[in-house]
Amino acid sequence: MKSAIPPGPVLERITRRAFAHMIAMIHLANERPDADKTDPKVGGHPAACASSLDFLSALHLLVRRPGDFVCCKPHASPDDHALHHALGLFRHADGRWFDEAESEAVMARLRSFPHDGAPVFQSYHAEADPDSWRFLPSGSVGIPPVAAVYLALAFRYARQHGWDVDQPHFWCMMGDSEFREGSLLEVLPEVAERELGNVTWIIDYNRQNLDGTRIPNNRGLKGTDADRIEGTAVANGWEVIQLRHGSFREQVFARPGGAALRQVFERALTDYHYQSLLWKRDAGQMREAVLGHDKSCAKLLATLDDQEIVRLFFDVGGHDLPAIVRAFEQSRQDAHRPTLVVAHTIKGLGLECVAANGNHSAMPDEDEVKRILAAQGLSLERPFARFAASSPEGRFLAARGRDVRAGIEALEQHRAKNRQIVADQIAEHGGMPESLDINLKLAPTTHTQWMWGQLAAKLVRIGVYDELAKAGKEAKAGKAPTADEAKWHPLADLMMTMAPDVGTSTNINPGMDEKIFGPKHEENWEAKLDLHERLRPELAPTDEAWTRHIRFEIAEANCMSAAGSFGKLDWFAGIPFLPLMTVYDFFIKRALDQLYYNLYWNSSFVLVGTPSGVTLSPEGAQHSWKSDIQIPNLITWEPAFAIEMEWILCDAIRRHFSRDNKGRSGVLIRAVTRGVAQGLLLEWQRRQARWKRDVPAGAELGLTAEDGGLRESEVPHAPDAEILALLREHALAGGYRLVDWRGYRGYEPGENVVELFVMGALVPEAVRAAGLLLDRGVYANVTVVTSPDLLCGELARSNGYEHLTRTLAVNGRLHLRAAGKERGAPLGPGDAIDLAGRRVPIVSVHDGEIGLLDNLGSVVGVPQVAKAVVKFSKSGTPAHIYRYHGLHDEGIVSACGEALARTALEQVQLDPEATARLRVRQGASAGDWRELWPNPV
Ligand SMILES: Cc1ncc(C[n+]2csc(CCOP(=O)(O)OP(=O)(O)O)c2C)c(N)n1
Repeated sequence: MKSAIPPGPVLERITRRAFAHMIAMIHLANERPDADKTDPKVGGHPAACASSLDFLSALHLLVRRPGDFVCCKPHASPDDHALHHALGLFRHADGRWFDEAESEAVMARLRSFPHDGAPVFQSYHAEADPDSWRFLPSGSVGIPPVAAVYLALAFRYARQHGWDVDQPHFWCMMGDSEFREGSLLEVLPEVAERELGNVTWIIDYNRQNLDGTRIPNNRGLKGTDADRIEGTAVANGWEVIQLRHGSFREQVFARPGGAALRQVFERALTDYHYQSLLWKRDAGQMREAVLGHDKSCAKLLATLDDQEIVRLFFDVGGHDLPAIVRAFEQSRQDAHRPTLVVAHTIKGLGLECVAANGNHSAMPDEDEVKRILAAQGLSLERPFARFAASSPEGRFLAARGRDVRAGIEALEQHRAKNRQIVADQIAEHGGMPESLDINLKLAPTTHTQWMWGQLAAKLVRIGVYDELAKAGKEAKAGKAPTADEAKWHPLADLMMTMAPDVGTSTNINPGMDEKIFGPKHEENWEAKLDLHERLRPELAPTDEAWTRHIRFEIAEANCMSAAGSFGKLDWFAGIPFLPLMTVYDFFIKRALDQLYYNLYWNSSFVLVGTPSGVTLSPEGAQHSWKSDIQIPNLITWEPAFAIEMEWILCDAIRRHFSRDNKGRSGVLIRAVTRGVAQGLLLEWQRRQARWKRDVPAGAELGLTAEDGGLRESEVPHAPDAEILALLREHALAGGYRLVDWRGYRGYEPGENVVELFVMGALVPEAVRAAGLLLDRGVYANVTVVTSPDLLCGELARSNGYEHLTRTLAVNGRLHLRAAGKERGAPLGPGDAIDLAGRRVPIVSVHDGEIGLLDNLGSVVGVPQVAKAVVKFSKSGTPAHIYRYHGLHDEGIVSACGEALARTALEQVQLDPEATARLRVRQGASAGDWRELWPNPV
């Protein structure tokens, strides 16, 4: 697409009109008739918008191509909307473009609620905005520019792996205070190392932030912050362009003595001093400041009148349209090196609050707004009128708008085409596969992290076999995929692993070996020198099509952003990448803001948090807290047995590729490195009455000959395949019953039954506790929770906790019994005097934050005792550590005792009339449960 005209008065006039629209937009947002006196202030950031407007105008009106991505400091979003309004780039959700009246109407709905689905703008850029095309959401500063970097990488990866994608440029604008965010500094070296030349960062260097004028320490920094920024970026491999001066300044600098004057502006004046002079706007003080640094400038200054002196001070490069356009075009030249543009600007330019210390959210009053509109021939009656179609501005905007809209529509068609290609490939390979068939026979005792490694290795092998074989690397390619495995091929081709320097320790070596994606920037020295190590991956990067792993330094936040950006490629280009990121679970919290961002913009990705929890025991002193968080659109899983890991991962993959993951597109799977005897799973299933066959009517089961039931081991059970099929269904619905005494002799809900819920690595403890309880006559059913979200969290609430209460049949039924009466004896009216009411209590136990499972009791309506990690941990064996936290078998037994004892003291409250008739003494203390279950652990 061509830049239709060079920057000039037309561009300038469009920008000034956009300025008026931006101001009116913020003003109207603050003047809503439906606002209540007690409502929080609406606000907006006119001054911050003013400092960015000129370079955003250059970007939108000239430089940006339709496929280019933009992200912007959040509070400048009204600038983008105003420019998009000028260009006619608003759309309905169904893709129709707004007509002029609709476009004007929505401009009055910044920060407004979408009543009846009316289009609105969120406070900051959001996917729901009518102009969100290839715009990254913003709100939390410091994150979108990083997400953009990894989108650039995702596009590069797609291209190198043979996908047909466009080649966008990534324009990221941020504030100068924002640039102090660690996330931006953390990603800086990577952009250059990954040679992402299509990334341009623009710093709105207005020397102010929310609290006021920034006062960087020139003495300490040995220069201004702009110098520091440049030095930092250059040291990290970036090109830097300082947009310091406008054309007027450059003209003055070109005169005799101008070089010395330039030095004063560039090297002598501190930001604080310069900013104060802008605020003061006093030519005399300005002259004095310059001469205070260099008297030789006197002659040149004497040639300028006071107005010109003020103009000289205000003439920064970030407001000079031709200079901006040149800088942006230049930043696009080098295909391998990213560019950082420091745009020197003035906050509040064009407003009365210009350069004032406290202008960050200062609002122009109505008179000022009216004056600004009037300068454009507009008024508050119709503030958002556009240029007449016949005017030079109208003609330019119409042509540019048409080009951009056509470009967008073409890219959308391209996206649809890519999606169709993927769908066809999946269909050609036999549809969505269900299982990866990992052979567990050779691993009778293993852990979930091992299983993750098996699954990842298999997926990678299936994905890259063809590419490696084609390149003559059969030895590396491994076994050719079987016919069943080949079904996975189109899916495996779209998956990649990534890890912040924990790939080898989270079991994904095979997926890394010679498969690190990145520019091949030097000889593979280890190969050249014939250096190999058994079972260690070869790590030299290359951008060949068989690469599958994105390697990171210890930079969890970067990796998390990358997972989000790769997982967004379906949305942007129709290529449904599914990133699989491994991370030590404890360090997910390092990247929580990035995780939140990924979930907010509906990215689709899998995080494997491993190893996790205090189960890390020997390592667990400081690493003792799971990153338990509940954010919308995140589903958390915790498999206990290896096969659950396979079920969960395969289901997540299926949901991703069939886009059946609404509200759960972020998937966090927790794993551990503690082995579990895998036989436990089927052993206890086969004992359940539900799986027993040929049980005579009315017969009850027993474990031993002594307890009088049919000896369960002698009663045949259903085939394992049948058991596993239902188990899989239940596991994927949030949990399954592992130990289930229903149908066993002596099992009496309300008397001796407790529902025990356990998650992950603690399953053996829970099963042992159930055994100990049975010795004491207590029947503890053990339910394994695979996903708290599905069992008792938000995802369960939406269906009325169906899985928990209906499928697993955990209920809050009150079992009434007249004290002293035989079981089954009929109740008479007098029996109410000694009525005891009991429910089946719940005990939950898991290695994690207590809130994950502690609402089970209230969901079901029964008392609950929750055991979880509530203090920092120590190093030790799992047995030591579980005991330390009270999560060991006796701890669980004790919790069950407490729950039962509490339940035993439940009172039945009769209505007053009945009470009077029966002369029951109501309100007497029920007693202390400890008397019923002494010595709690
Ligand atoms: C992570 C984060 N912290 C704080 C804020 C609140 N906030 C919004 S704008 C702003 C100041 C921005 O200053 P600067 O980056 O210099 O941009 P300017 O508005 O001055 O152009 C702050 C603190 C935020 N949005 N995100």
